[in-house]
Amino acid sequence: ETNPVSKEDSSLVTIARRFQDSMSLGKTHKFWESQPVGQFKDIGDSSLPEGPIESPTLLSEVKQEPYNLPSQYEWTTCDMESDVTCDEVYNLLKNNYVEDDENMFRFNYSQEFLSWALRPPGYYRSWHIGVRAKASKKLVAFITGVPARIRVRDEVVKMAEINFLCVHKKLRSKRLAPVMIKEVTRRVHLENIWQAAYTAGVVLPTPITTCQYWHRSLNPKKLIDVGFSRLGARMTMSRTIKLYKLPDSPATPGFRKMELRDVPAVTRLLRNYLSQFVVAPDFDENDVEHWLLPTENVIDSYLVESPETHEITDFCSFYTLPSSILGNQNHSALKAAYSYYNVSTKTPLLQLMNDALIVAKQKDFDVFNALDVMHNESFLKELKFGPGDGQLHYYLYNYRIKHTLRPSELGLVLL
Ligand code: MYA
Repeated sequence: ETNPVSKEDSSLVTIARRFQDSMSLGKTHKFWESQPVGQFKDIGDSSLPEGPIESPTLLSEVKQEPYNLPSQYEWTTCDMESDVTCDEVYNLLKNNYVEDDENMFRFNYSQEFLSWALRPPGYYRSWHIGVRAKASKKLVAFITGVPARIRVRDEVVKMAEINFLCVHKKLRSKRLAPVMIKEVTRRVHLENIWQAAYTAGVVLPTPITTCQYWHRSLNPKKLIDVGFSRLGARMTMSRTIKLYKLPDSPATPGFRKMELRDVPAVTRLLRNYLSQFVVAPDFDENDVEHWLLPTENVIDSYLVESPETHEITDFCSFYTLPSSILGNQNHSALKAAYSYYNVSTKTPLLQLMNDALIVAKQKDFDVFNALDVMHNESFLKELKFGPGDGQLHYYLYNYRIKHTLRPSELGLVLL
């Protein structure tokens, strides 16, 4: 199965994955066929209306007790404000979370990152769900939701963003994941929220769009040494290093780090920009302060302040998500930056993103990753990003979209 840790594409891997993905359209999905999501059989049926698939029920009709787990396991609510719990989650994910197709890399979300990702404005502690072994109390599975307002065309819908679904490697294929998904659904319903958004590297019924990762080498020598990328045909290491060389500092006058005082201007810029996409978050100032104000080793944001008018005209951001390198003698971690939200009104997007690459390089990232969402296509090739072998499918729960979207119609980045 495929997943969203992506490395540079080697066409054989991609061909194998495309084949698997095409086969998965015919697969049966015992669990997903029982859920209010777009079904494969309904693809192309334009008689089905856009919007919620099932209506909300009365809160009193929501199941009050947790779903049953196999008898050796118990539910736990993970307090992400506790360093001890945060460490347990960190270790579960560090050892069991998403890997690339060839099991060379595994996401290694930091404790600071998890604490940021799981505690946005208005978050619910009850949506941070763990499973423990009753005997040892060891954390063996996890799933989370955080609240978000997501706009779909003209409607702003309260949703849960579901992420960090993880089952310990030794407990796989025992149908634990469906129980975890049902339990998070129940707890979301208890807050009177009936829709969700999520991404996965696997094909499930049914993606609203399928995006591709692109990678911009910042430290090509290391990327080649660890097998993330390969030396191109007719290329030497020194020519490759030269190819990816960047200036020492950003070129745009007025390019600087975002600060707290910029929150109102950045919110205006971002809201205006995101309004053009079919699906995008509906950010207010609190959201922008949480999701975009720089936090060391978690989220970096830069903007362009006009030296003359002091107007904020452009904005770019990326988050820090390292991967563990599995079984390499010389390197244990790959430092990756992921493009988040970028807005250009005056500085050309290409120049803005080149400056983002420059600051990422200054901060010692090995690679800069970006999806082909929003207007990203317009700079990927020119800034020497190469296509990855990872696909990322986007899904909505209990909300039907009539036609599959193009990645460029999507204004949403999940972590
Ligand atoms: S995506 C990241 C997912 N995590 C990983 O890839 C980490 C490594 N892998 C694992 O830990 C396990 O393999 C997981 C599956 C836990 C993924 N999303 O228990 P099983 C279906 C949704 O025997 P396991 C992320 O975090 C599969 O098709 N469903 O399998 C977003 C099958 O169902 P069906 C998935 O391998 C998560 C069933 O599970 C995924 O032991 C969004 C098999 O269960 C997947 N990534 O465990 C979750 N992978 O028979 C949905 C497999 O029908 C949220 N499956 O094909 C929905 C909205 C809920 C809230 C609604 C509120 C209103």
